[in-house]
Amino acid sequence: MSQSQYQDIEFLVFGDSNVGKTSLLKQISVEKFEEDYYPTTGIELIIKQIQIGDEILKFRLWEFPGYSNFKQFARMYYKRAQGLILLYDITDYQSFKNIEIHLEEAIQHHDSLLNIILIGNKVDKDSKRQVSIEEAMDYANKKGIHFKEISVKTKQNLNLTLEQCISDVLEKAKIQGIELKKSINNNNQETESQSLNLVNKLKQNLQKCY
Ligand SMILES: Nc1nc2c(ncn2[C@@H]2O[C@H](COP(=O)(O)OP(=O)(O)OP(=O)(O)O)[C@@H](O)[C@H]2O)c(=O)[nH]1
Ligand SMILES: [Mg+2]
Repeated sequence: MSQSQYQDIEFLVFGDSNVGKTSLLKQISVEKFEEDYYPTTGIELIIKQIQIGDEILKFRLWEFPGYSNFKQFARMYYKRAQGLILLYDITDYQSFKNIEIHLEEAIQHHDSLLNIILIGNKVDKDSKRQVSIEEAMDYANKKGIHFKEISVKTKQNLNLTLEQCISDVLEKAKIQGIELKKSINNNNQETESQSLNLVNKLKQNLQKCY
């Protein structure tokens, strides 16, 4: 049995309902996309091994629902993340307007994020677009954050965007002398059940909070 050490990278995904957060997690973890919509009622976590250059990383991606009771508790967990994805739906202007609320929430309670990226999802539905690239880019520039458009459905621009997010965190951590957490795997295989167990444990804790 070989023992490997992985650098841990954690990202949060914030955004309105229906923008594609769960779909993003699913596409990254099991490369599947579902047309049906099932609102997320708890937190979701995926863990994926990702290779960037010579380095193998353990990438964790968290989805937290937007409602406030839940968020107060979730803050304890999301403080350990290094990156934030602010996801909106390019065919839903309100989801773009509400990005401000999600960004405020994040920076108010987590001031050491190394990478924040604004991502417009569903570019495969360009004919129904309500948010122009220019407006989103302007907003991102004003806030000093990155900006990309993707389609979780067709995977357009998805892997590249993800790799850039992770590389950016690695680079900034290096420059700022921040040591990222490392974890050891005994069998080189990250299992779905590990993440599911963690999520179930968190869900039990969260239920106690209501
Ligand atoms: N056309 C298209 N549909 C998408 C895309 N991404 C997600 N969807 C659809 O959008 C709907 C909502 O997706 P979810 O991933 O469940 O959205 P969510 O942000 O997790 O929603 P909540 O859990 O309620 O906060 C589903 O019907 C998905 O199939 C995309 O890139 N293109
Ligand atoms: Mg969801």
